[in-house]
Order: sequence, then structure tokens, then C-alpha cells
Amino acid sequence: MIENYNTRVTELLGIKYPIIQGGMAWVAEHNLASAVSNAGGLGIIAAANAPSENVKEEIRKAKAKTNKKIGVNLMLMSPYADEISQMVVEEGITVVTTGAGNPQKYIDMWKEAGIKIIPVISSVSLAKRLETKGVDAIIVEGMEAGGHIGQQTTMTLVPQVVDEISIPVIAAGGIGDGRGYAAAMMLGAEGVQIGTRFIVAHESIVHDNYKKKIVDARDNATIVTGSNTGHPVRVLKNRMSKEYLKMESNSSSFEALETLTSGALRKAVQEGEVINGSLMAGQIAGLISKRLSCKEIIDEIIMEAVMLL
Ligand code: TUI
Repeated sequence: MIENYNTRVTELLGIKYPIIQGGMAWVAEHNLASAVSNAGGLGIIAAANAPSENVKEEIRKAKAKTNKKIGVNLMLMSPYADEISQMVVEEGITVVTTGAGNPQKYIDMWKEAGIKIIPVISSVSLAKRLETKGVDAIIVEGMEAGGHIGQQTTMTLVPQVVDEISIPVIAAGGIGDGRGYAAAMMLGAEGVQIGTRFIVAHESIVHDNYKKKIVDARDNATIVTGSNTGHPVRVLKNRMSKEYLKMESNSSSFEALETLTSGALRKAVQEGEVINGSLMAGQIAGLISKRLSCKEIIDEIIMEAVMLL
């Protein structure tokens, strides 16, 4: 096979394939992250809203399962963001991705520690600003993605960011197979971040009920909640998300909506609560129909993409 998957991203991170696993709350824990890294991608531990101690434990467990590099995703709205930003330095983490905000205040500290910094952004302006602050690469996430999203699509946003910055761009949102990977490369990306496809991986600890909802999902299976409250989140349609939309259109208070959803993602992931839980997933859920291991997923994507490219 012609090795045309080498990019500045594989070089920057010292990984075989430029495939980064999404930093999905509750999902991106040590089993998934170590399996993705062992398969040649970059596995990520999601800090999400967890306290620093819990994230540290996940990092250590992941390191026990792989001698490859493991990254950490810092969700910037977390109340523990400050302590986690320091903990990753103490734990010798070498790659950090960030989401749901501007990581500017941590950049100097991380650079001093030699950490590669890869923020997830959803606008050209923040990508440009962060390049001038010295980040190493940018993950450009379109609104096809699951969870907390911006307002533009991957197809339109990736080439616009590519034209405005010179550090490597990694595309995210709507990518689930070799065709999506190849398309991202055509847009000028040098890597992809994949979330939803890894939710259904064998090594993913996500409850089988949730995995089944993704495998069974069709093209129109997701909706965006929270557009009115300024926290748009893409989830699979179910009783919970439909009720949320109804309350939102009745202008329910932000507090009432928070009460409805608090703990709902954890219940879906760990208890298989697919009726009243929050099933975050990207639009690509409609394409995902096979249950494979992380290695099989990555090998299949690379083989398909290399052929196409
Ligand atoms: O962060 C994500 N996706 C997420 S975070 C998350 S945790 C959560 N749980 C429940 C409810 C709400 C959130 C679930 N999914 N993706 C990366 C991402 N970051 N997408 C968009 C952004 C983003 C948005 C605004 C990045 C920067 C930004 O900057 C605003 C600013 O400060 O300029």
C-alpha cells in the first residue's frame, strides 16, 4: 500500500495514521483511548466535567494499556478546567485538544511543558487568533458533529480555515469512513477527528442500547437542542430530546432545561437509558452500520481512503 497517509499531523504527533479520536464526555475513557492509540491513531481521554482526580486515574489506566501516545481533551466550560490544565502537565501528557471555548490562558504554560496544543474551533476568526498564540494545529469542527456544535458545516468551514492559517488543519464533524477521510484531505485537511464511529467500537464502554441506537440510526436521526439558549447540542431523537425542544419552543427557563438534562448523558452511556437519556451523536450516525474493533475501523478507513486518493 502506498503510504500517502503521512502528513504534518502524523509527523507532529508521532502517530501512524492522522486519525484522532473525539474527546467525547463519558465515552472517551481509558479503554477506548488506548485501543485507538494501539491501532495507530491518537486516543484521547475526555476530561468533560469530571474532577481532576478522576481524569488523572483514566490517564494512568490508559498508559497501563498502551505504550503509545495518549492525548487529553479539556472541555473549557468545565468547573475543573484550571486544575486539569495543570494536572496534564504533571502527568507528562504530550498532546492536549480543547473544546467548547478559547484555551488562550493555558497556552503559555502548556508550551513551556512541551505539550502539543490542538484546539477544536468552529469559526475562522478563532482559528486565526489561536495560530498567532502559537498552537500546533487546529481541529475544525462542523455542525454535522455530535454534542456541542457551532453553526457552519465541515464542507464549508475546513477550506476557509485552511486558506487563512498555515499550521495543520484536522477536519471533524461528519466523517465516519474512508470517503469522508479522503474528502477532508481534498478540502486541505491533514488529519481527521472521528467521534461517533468510535462510540460503537468493541472497546467502547458505551452501553449496548446506545450503540444499537447509532447502528439503527437513519440520515434524519439527529436534532439540535439548545439553539435558543446558546448551547446547541446535537443528539439522537428520543423522548428526552423531543421534550427538550418542546420546552425550548415554550421558552422554558435555562434552569428548567438544565434540570431535564442533568446527568442524562451519563445515564445513556452507562445505564443504557435511551428513552430519557441524552444520546449525543453526529449526523454520520446514519452511515454507521457495523460493529468493529478500533483497529478494524481505522484499518478500513485508511484502506478505503488510500485507494480513493
Ligand atoms: O466541545 C465540543 N463538543 C462537546 S463538549 C460537550 S460537554 C457538554 N455536555 C452537555 C452540554 C453541553 C456540553 C459535548 N460536546 N466540540 C468542540 C467544539 N468546540 N465545538 C465547538 C467549539 C467551540 C465553540 C466556541 C470552540 C470555541 C468556541 O469559542 C468561543 C469563544 O470563546 O470564542
